[in-house]
Amino acid sequence: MLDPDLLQLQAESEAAIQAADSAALENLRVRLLGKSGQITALLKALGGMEPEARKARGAAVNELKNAVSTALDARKAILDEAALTQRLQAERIDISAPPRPETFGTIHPISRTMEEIAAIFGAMGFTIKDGPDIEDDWYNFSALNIPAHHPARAMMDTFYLQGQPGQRPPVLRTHTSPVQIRTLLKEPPPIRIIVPGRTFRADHDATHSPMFHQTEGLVVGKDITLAHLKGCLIDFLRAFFDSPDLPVRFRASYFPFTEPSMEVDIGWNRKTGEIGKGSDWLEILGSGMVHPNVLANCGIDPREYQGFAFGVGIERITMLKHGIADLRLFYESDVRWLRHYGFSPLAPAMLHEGV
Ligand code: 2NM
Repeated sequence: MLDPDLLQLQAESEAAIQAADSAALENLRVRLLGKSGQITALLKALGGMEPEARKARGAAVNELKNAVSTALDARKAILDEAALTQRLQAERIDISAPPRPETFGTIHPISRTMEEIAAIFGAMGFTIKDGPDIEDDWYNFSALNIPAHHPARAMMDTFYLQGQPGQRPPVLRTHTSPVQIRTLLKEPPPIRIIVPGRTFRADHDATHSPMFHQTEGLVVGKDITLAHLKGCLIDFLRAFFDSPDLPVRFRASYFPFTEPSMEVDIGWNRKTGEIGKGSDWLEILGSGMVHPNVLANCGIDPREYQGFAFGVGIERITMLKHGIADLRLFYESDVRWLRHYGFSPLAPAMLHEGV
C-alpha cells in the first residue's frame, strides 16, 4: 500500500488507538469505521472512481480498514482485560473467619494429678478401676469394717439420699473404697488396682470442700507384706514429687479397714514450703494392711490372702506440688486460673519423661 494519505491515516490511527482508554477507543471506532467515519468515507469515495484506479485504491483502503480494525480489537482486548483485573481486585472479599483468640483449653490440675498417679502406678503394674458416686451404706461403710456408730456414718458428716423403704440407705461415697470392695467381690486375687474419683463429705470451709477427689490403691495376694506397702509408696512419692531422695516416714495410726494402719509423711520445710528439704514432716497419705474382716466380708480367706491399701487426697497433693494456695479456686472454672495452673492437652502425663 503506497498511498501516502492512507499510510499517514494508518499511522495516526494506530498511535491514537495505542494511547486510548476505552471511552476514547469507542470514539475512535466511530470516527474511523462508523457510518460517517473517515475510512467509511474513503470506501464510499471508491464508487466514483475509474475501474482501474478503483481496484488499486480499493485494495489499499481495505488493507487500511483491516489494519485499523485489528488494532481497535487488540486495544479493546487489552483494556477489557485490565478492567476485569482491576474489578476483581477491587471487589475481592475476605471470606476467612478471624482466628479465635484461644485454640486450646487446658487440663485441670486435678485431672493432671490423677493422670500422673495413674502413670506412676501403671508402670508398677496397677490397673485403673472406677465405680458409682452414689453407693449404699454396705459398700461405703459396713464392708469396710466401719462400725454402726462410727462418726463418719453420722448424718452430719455424710450426704444421705432419699432411699426406697426396706433398702439400705443410698449415700454419696465418702471415699473410693467401695470400688475396692466391688473389685474384691468380683475378681479373684492377685489384685493390683488404683481407683481415682470424686468423693463427698458434709464439710465446707477454707480447706475442705463437700466434693473432693481421691485416689485409693489396693494390692491383694498370697504373700503381700508391709514391706511391699512401704516400697510401693516410697517409690510413688519420690516419682510424684520428682525427688529421688525424698524423706518418707511411716507413722502408726488407726483406720477401721486396715490393721496395722499408718499415716505416711514426707520431709519438707514448713517455712518455705519446699518439699524434700528441711526438718519438718507433712502428712500425705493414709495406708495399712487390709483388715482381715474386710477380706472376709468380700468372701476372701484372710488366712490365705493378705494385702495393703492406701488413699491420697488429690486436691491436697496438687496444692503442695504446684504451690496452689486456695482450695476453692479448683472449682470456680475461672479461665484465667485455668490458663495459669492448667496443663497442655498435647503433653500428657507420661512416666518416661518424668511426671
Ligand atoms: C485409706 C487409708 C488406708 C483403703 C482400704 C481399702 C480397702 F477397701 F481395701 F479396704 N481401700 N482403701 C485405705 C486404707 C484408704 O485412705 C486414706
